[in-house]
Amino acid sequence: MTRYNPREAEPKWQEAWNAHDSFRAVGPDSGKEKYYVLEMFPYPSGRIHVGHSRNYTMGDVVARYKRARGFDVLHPMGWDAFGLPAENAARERGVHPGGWTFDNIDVMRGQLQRLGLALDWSREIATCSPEYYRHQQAIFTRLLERGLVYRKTAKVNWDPVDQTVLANEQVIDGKGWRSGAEVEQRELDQWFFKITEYADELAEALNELDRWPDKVRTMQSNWIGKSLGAEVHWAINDASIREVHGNDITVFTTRPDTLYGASFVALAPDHEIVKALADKNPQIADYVAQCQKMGNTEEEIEKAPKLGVDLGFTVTHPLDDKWEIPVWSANFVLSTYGTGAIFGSPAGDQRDLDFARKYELPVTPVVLPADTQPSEHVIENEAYTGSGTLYNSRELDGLTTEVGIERVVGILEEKSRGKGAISYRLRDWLVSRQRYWGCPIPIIHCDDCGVVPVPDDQLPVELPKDVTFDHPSNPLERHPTWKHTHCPKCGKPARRETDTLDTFVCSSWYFLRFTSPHTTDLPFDPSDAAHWMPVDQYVGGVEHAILHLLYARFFTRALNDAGLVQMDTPEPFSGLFTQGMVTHASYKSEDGRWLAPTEVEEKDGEFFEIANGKAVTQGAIEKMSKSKKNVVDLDTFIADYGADSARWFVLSDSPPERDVEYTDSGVEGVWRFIQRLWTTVDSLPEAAPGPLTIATEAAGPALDVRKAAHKSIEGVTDAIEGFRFNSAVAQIHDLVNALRKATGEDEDILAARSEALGILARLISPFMPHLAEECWARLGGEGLIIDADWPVADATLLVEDSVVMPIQINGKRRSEISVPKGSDQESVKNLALSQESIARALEGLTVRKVIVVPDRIVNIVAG
Ligand code: ANZ
Ligand code: ZN
Repeated sequence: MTRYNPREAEPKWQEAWNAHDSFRAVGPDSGKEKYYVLEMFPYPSGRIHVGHSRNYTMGDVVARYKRARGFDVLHPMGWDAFGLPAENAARERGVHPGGWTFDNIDVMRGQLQRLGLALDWSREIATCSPEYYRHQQAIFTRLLERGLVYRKTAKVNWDPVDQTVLANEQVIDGKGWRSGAEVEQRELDQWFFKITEYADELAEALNELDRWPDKVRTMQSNWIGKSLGAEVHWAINDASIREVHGNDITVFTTRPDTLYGASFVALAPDHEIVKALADKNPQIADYVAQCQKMGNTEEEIEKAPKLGVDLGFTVTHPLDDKWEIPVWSANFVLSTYGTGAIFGSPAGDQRDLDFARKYELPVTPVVLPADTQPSEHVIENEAYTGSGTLYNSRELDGLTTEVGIERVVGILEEKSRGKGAISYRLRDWLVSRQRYWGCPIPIIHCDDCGVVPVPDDQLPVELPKDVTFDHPSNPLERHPTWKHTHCPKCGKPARRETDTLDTFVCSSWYFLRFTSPHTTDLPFDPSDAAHWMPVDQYVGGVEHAILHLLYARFFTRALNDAGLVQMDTPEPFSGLFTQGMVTHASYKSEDGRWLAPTEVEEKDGEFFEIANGKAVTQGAIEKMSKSKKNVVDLDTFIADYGADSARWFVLSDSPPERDVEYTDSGVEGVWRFIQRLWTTVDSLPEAAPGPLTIATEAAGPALDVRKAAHKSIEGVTDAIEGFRFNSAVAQIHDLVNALRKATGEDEDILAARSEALGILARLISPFMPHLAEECWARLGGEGLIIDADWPVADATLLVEDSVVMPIQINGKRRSEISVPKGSDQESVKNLALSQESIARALEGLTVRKVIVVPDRIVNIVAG
């Protein structure tokens, strides 16, 4: 008997798959049903560690399984290759971002290949190559033509450390997502994608995505933030203000039913009326300056103390011509939400109430909670935001909140003082970046013609290679010649746009490019895209739950409407799985440096730094990451234990959506299991029949072997289909254990063992494909196991024919009996009472009652 040696076996089988071109996706002509499985493509930042391998392995299990089930599988890989880290590397090490990126790609491609992934490498793409981004530039122009791209001066989040503009989504608690620096506000001309045009569709279609995790759908829904309510017009009683803003101030409200509780109207600090007044009124100017210091993000505004100023004019209540209401500006009103103006109804809204108390504005409760008397309902410093019955509300008195809302909207519409309205939190997507390592925006600025797109036949607008990174600002801006060009329309000297596109643009359509990655005249072939889309199974980290997935959903809609692709439902990913992380203990040296696991040794439960013998503190068990050095490099791992061990390890022990902890003992357990599995296969006598044998004659122990194998087919299949890989792992363990007990060498047991081992090899092949090939070859299987069909369970072998039923006397377990499944109560009762041990236990007692729960338990009540 031999040991299984992955170091020899793995490269051998990888070569065999390559030689057979096993993973090439065929397309419409295959005559098979298509299946598109995709893992979120990696950023080529350096090397792959065991943590990264989990997500690729999960996708690979699905890809290999679907292939075995007869699908034409598309499982491609590429590189999300633009972005800031490459520029930072360039700055720190004096290398070119492109060189750095392509070197990393070479390393990581090799690592993924050694992991034995069933990828169609003929479709590899890198978003930083001109062959890719030229199409992105054409897409930009198409969206511009459709009015989905626009330019506007905007207050933007400026990251003073990275010297760039950040999207709102990249500001976390007022700090830049990468640099962690305090974000400032600046006014700049910026490019936007009009994602808000699709806000409603993006929100509504979430309901159909039933193969997405609920939490991701909820996160997207909250991000889009659809609110139903009304717009209400308040007539301005001041001629000079009307000159600035027109006749009315329009507010957005979700609670028009509280309209009779109004005590003030408030505008955002940067509302145009406030700006105009601040020019003349120092008190107002002072207030505006103070607001700016308090920060602009929603979180900061939420936390800041309420601040306001009376703007010195009034508006008329929309339901009462005689009622004048003062207009204020308040720091908690966002200029970017609704209409940038509110009406304050303090009894029903905490912010309004805090504000009213501070500035001594009236507080009139108008909503009475259920089962409460008006005299009992006193608002002090806590607003009542719930629903109830309207009171203090004239013609609305006695209506419920719900009916009140409808009634008020009706009255407003009748009087032309408002209408039902919907508001979204989603903002348009700011895509300009003042960065070098990104896709150049294909625009030329001409003094005469304005903004002119670069004609398609002049694409790509390529990045210049001769750039320097000795200054933190945009190298494209500083380049001596690149931005000087001629207007494509009139031919006069003109200026090239120096902003590049947010890298999230590149990842918003790469899955479409994979469907025809070598198409030159179009971003992708429409018929290939229509064939392969949507991605049937997408696998990736939950950190992309909002941005990437939302942008991709926007893109497929925009491209569909632009006629670049025809999809019935323009959803890019019909199934989504968000995987958990691989965690590992972290270690810190005495002087506070993070240490890699390889730099640490353990003695009697304590840890020491190998280099100097000094004590090491073990930190938290955290997600593997370079910053904490708690990573295990994939190549090192593969050299020690093989790719199959890595694949098997990351799927064992923990459900795929949860984290799994990397431990040496866990890995050794995997290694031992692989050897045990191999010897189980290798112990089959050479004379046994092949792995596709069907041991129809089996009886007794041979039949038990068959049953165990067929039960595993059913269990492992269900587990893969349901993304419960750890359960598949457990069932394969069970099958190996069952097979190790079957050592007989009679003809019928040999046949059953051959059949079961052939099943085992095919069941493990999505998980440990190299070991599976080795087993298949050893068992005398024909061809490669990658070309073998998925085994089919024989239904007649799945019925459990007997069940074990415990017998209790007065609630205490005394014995058990094995009975045919589904036995009737009377016969079970008789059998139970006739057991010797039971008869003995019942001596001297009277049986009062026997309760039989069929197939489960027998309870005897005696006394
Ligand atoms: C009057 C009112 C009375 C409100 C009441 C609430 C309770 P969501 O649900 O998030 O959409 N609002 C509207 N525009 C705003 C802005 N630009 N900045 C800050 N607040 C704004 O919130 C909608 C509610 O938030 C609106 O309904 C409005 O206050 C406020 F008892 O109008 B409400
Ligand atoms: Zn021109």
